Amino acid sequence: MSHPNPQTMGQQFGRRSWAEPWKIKMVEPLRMISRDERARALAEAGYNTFLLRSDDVYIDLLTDSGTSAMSDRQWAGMLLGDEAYAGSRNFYHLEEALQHYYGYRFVVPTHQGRGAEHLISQAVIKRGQWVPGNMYFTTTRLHQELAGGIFTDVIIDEAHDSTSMHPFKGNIDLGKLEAVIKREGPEKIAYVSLAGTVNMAGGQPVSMANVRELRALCDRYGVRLFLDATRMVENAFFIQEREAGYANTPIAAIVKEFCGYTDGAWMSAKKDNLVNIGGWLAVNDEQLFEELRNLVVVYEGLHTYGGLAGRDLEAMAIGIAESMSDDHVRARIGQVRYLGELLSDWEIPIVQPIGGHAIFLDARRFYPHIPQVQFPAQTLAAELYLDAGIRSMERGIASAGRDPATGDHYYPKLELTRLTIPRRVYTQAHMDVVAEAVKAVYDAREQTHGLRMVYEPKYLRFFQARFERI
Ligand code: P61
Repeated sequence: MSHPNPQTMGQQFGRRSWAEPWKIKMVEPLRMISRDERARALAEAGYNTFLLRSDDVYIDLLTDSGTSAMSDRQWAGMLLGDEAYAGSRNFYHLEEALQHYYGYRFVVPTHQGRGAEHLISQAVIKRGQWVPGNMYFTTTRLHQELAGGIFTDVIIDEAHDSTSMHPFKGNIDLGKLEAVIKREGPEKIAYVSLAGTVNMAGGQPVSMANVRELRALCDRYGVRLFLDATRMVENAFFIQEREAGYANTPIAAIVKEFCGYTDGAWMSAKKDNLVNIGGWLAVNDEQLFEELRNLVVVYEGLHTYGGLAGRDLEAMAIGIAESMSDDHVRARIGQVRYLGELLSDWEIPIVQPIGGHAIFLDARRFYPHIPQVQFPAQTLAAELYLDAGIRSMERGIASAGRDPATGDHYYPKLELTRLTIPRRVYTQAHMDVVAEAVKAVYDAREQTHGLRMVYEPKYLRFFQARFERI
């Protein structure tokens, strides 16, 4: 049998290949159940991938949150957990790592990102104030709304267009932001909520130029600027790759400069920071820190553990340092890009440019015959599971939820299905399997019908909603 000219990944892109800067020392077996079993599991889960049992999943691309592989150093650090109720030495390691790498003065640990979002929203937002942001994130916006804030999207228009090749689709449109500030008055703006990278836009970055100008604008009006730093390390990679003057700047230095333009940050350490659980808040203003440190004991735990064990704090401190390695970030984003480039070469509609943590399939273009109210992205997630046991996540109308003012669905322009790549977990062969499954589902697209929602929870409905086939 003859072979048609096989090529390595590097050769496909006209360069020498490079590989992950680690090798595997412990493995977790995977199992693929039969198609009939998958059909049963999917119906039992109400066509919602959040309701599947992970034992029934073959390749799990639901999220990159808490699903990364920790290093041998991090696991060793777990054994050094100081489980004192107060003043655990691991807290001080975390504090040092955060001050060193992110540059903020004061640190409050939380159990995960939304714990931090809750505290900052309660501490900073006064009822009726506006919170302009670069697109929304589900938990971020909900905590802002629960604190009485009114979220408004001020991201550049290109972010809502899955085909726009703008290199920094996470940027804030300064004109839109200034119009909101002028319309409402600066005292009615709680803060500007900036995320680097923007998850719901497809993992799209914010440029250094944008945050610099944003800082100047906020200073002009006396408005605070807080950063969702959940995937800021990945954002730094795109600045290094795309922004003039940063090609030779290490990731760590880019992160620090960027954070330096903001007044503080909250974090889901389950992403960039390479831990299975954890989060933090960090600010420069001492008075705000006092307030946060006071609130954390009500909702999370003492201010030196924030709902985490000492061992978790240690793993986070080590994970922060590892996450800043240029080789690590290149391999991580390189893997996402490998999958995305296969799919775009096959003309499967995905969000462009390829972002940092996931490939976002454009369900509108995938299933043009399924109207948005029949949940095309949810349908696509269900079909991918059925075809190959691959679990993805809806990021469209179900995730967007309802407008609290009108009660109607939000109708987001982007109707996406996210294939999220955990860090340091899957190999290139897994990516090939995923790509072929997406292709198979794409080839069967015309025979696919949408879904109807038959159960809708009140908060963050997408997590527990149930659907039926139409
Ligand atoms: C995710 F379906 N993200 O992407 P926590 N900010 C940002 C996040 O991406 C984020 C949080 C804050 C998740 C988990 C998740 O609608 C969903 O540690 C940019 O998860 O509390 C989390 O951090 C919150 C999945 C969250 C969702 C909400 O998969």
